[in-house]
Amino acid sequence: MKAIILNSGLGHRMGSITDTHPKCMTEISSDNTILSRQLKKLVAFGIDQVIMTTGYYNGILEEYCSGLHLPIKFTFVNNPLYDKTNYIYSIYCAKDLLKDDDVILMHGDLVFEPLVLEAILKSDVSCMAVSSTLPLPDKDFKAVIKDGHIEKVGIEFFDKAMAAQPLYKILKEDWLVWLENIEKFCENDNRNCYAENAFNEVSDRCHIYPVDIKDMLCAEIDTPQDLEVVSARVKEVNNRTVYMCCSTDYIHSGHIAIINKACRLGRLTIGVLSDEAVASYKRYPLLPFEERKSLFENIAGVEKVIEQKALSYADNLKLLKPDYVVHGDDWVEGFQKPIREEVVKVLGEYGGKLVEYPYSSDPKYKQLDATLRAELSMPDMRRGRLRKLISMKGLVTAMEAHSGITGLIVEKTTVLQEGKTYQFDAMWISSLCDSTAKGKPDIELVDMTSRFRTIDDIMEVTTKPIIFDGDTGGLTEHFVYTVRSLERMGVSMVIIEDKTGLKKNSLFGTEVKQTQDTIENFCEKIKAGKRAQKTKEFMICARIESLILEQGMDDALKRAFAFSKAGADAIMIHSRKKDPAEIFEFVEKFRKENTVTPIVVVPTSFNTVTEEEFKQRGVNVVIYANQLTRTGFPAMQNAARTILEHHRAKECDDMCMSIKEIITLIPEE
Ligand code: SPV
Ligand code: MG
Repeated sequence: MKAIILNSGLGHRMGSITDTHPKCMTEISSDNTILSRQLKKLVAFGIDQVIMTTGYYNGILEEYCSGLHLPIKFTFVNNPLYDKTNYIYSIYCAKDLLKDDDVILMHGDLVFEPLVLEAILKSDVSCMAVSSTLPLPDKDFKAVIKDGHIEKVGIEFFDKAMAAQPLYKILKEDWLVWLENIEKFCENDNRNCYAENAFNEVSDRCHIYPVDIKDMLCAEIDTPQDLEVVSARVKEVNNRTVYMCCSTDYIHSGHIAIINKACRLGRLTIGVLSDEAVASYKRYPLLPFEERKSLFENIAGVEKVIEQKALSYADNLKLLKPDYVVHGDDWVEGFQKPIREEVVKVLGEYGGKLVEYPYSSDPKYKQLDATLRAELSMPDMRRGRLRKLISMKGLVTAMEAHSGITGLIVEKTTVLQEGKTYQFDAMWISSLCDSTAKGKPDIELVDMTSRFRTIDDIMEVTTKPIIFDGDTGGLTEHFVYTVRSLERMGVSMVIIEDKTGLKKNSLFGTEVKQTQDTIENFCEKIKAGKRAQKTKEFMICARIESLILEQGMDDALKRAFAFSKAGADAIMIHSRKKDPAEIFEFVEKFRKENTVTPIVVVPTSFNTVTEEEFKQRGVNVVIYANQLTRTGFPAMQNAARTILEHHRAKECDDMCMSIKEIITLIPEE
C-alpha cells in the first residue's frame, strides 16, 4: 500500500505562515508539523512508501522530509503548474507511479487522530472518512451516499450528504477506474477542478464506501483559525492515555503488535499481573513479577509499567482513568467475560473506551505456550514451586488426585468469582485414594513402585506441584531411598506420619489399633531423610497423630517442636473431630513459638472452616484429601446400578459426561 500526499497547493489562506515554506510544514504541536505528524502516523501503521506531490518550495519540502529520518521511501513529483491547476493535475503528474497498488490518498493539510487512520486502513473495501455527527460544512467536502456507497463528493452537495474529509483508502481496481477518468479530465484541459469531479462520473464503477468517524479528529487546516482550533485538539489527543494488562512471561510478535496498536492511541501504561494473579488463572509464571515488569519497561513506546494485583482491572482503572483500555477480542466469551464486563462498566463511569483487536491465534504462539507449559511439568521446574507458592500466597490449597484424569481435573478446574479466579495450587497423592482406586485397604499394602507409578501417570499430564502421602515412611533405611526417588521425580513434599507398625487410616482414630512412633525414632527418620535429599527445594513434612490417637495437645506440640528442630520443613496436624477447636488451639500454640514452619491441615472432618480463616490463624497448606474419590465412586455405583435395573444404558445417559467434554478435558499433543 502506498500513500499519496497532495502538497502542491499554495495555502494562501494561511497568510504569512506560509511565506517561507509549504502549508504542510506548519507546526501543529511542540514536536510536530502537520506533515511530520501525518508521516509518523503512517509509519506507525506500517506504511513505508509515500508519493508526495509538490508545488512551490519543493526543494525545501524534499529536504525537510529527508531530515525527518523516517523509515519511508519518498518519491516526490512536482506539479510545474501548481499555481494554475488544482490537485487533479498533481495526481495526473504522478499517475505512472500509482497504478500498481492500493493507495491511501490524503491532502497534505489534513490532521487526524490515529483511530481515524486505523478505521480507514481496516476497511476491506475502498472507503472515505465521513462523519454522521458533524454538521454539514458550508464550503468543505460533503459526500452523498446512495445504496450504501458514495455517489458523489463535492462542496456543493447538501442533500443526503455527510461531512467528508479527503482521506481515502482505495483498492487498486477502484483506483484504476478513478485514475483513468482523472487522466481523461486533465488531457481535456479540465485541470482546475477537484479530483473528486472525475470520481463523481465513475462512482457506479468505482465503489467507495463511507467510514463513519463521527466526531473523531479529522480536519483540514486552511486558515490560521483552523490551525488554532486543530492544534488544541491535537494537544488533547496527544495527552490521551491507554491501559493494557499483561500476564505473559515471554514476549512474541503478537504481543509487540498489540502494544504497538495501543501506543498509537496514546501514552501507554501496562499493568503487569502479580505472580499470584497469574498463578490463579493461568499457570505458575516462569518469571517472577519484577522480571516480567522489566520485560515491558524495555519495550519502545511503553511509558509506564505498574502492578495489577488482581484479574479485575477495576482498581487500576479507577486510579489511572485511562482514555482507552486495549485488549484482544478473545475475552468477549469464556471465563474472562465477567472481567471484560466490569472493564466496560468502569470505563462507562468516566467516559473511557474499550478498544479490542482481533486476537492472534497463530499456531506458533500456541506451540510456544505448550512448550513453556511442558517446562513447568519438568521435575526441576515443578519441585521448588510449592515452596514458592507458600511464600507468595501465604496459604496454598491441594486437591487429591489418584490418576491421570483426576490430576487433569485438579490441574484445570477454574472458578471465577467476583473478578477473581480460583484454582487448586497443588495435588495431594493420598494413600487412602491411591489404595482405594486399586481396590486395596489403606495399610501401606500398595507398594512404593505402584505408588510411584501413580505419581508418574499424574505428572505426565499436569504441571502443578505434588504433595505425596508417604504414610509412615517405612523403615528409616527405606525412607531415604523414597526421598531420593520422589525428589528425582519432581515431587515437592512428602508427608510422613509419626506412626509405626501396621498403619491404618487415621480417620479410624482409636477404633483400630495404631501405634505412635517415639519422638526420638521419628526425629531420626526426618534427619535421615533430610540428609538424603539432594536439592534445597524438596520438603519433608512431619505429620502428628497425637490428636487422632487421643494423646493430648501437649504431646502434639512437644512432637511438633521436636520434629521441626530435627529438620522437618513443615508440620501437619491431623484431627478427626468435626469441631476445629483442637486444630485451632494447636496452631495458636505452635505459632506462638514458631512463626515460620508451614502448618498443613487436612480438614476432612472439620470441614466448615474456610481457607481464609485457616490463613488468618496461621495455616499454610490446606489439603482436600479425598473428595474426588468420594464423589466419583458413588456416581459410578449409581451408573452401574441404573444399567442393571433397566437392562440397557439409555437411562444412564443423562448422568454421563458427553464425549465432547471428555475429549476437551484431555489434551492432545
Ligand atoms: C490420606 O488421604 O491418605 C491421608 C489423609 O492420609 S487421611 O485419610 O485423613 O488420613
Ligand atoms: Mg494416607
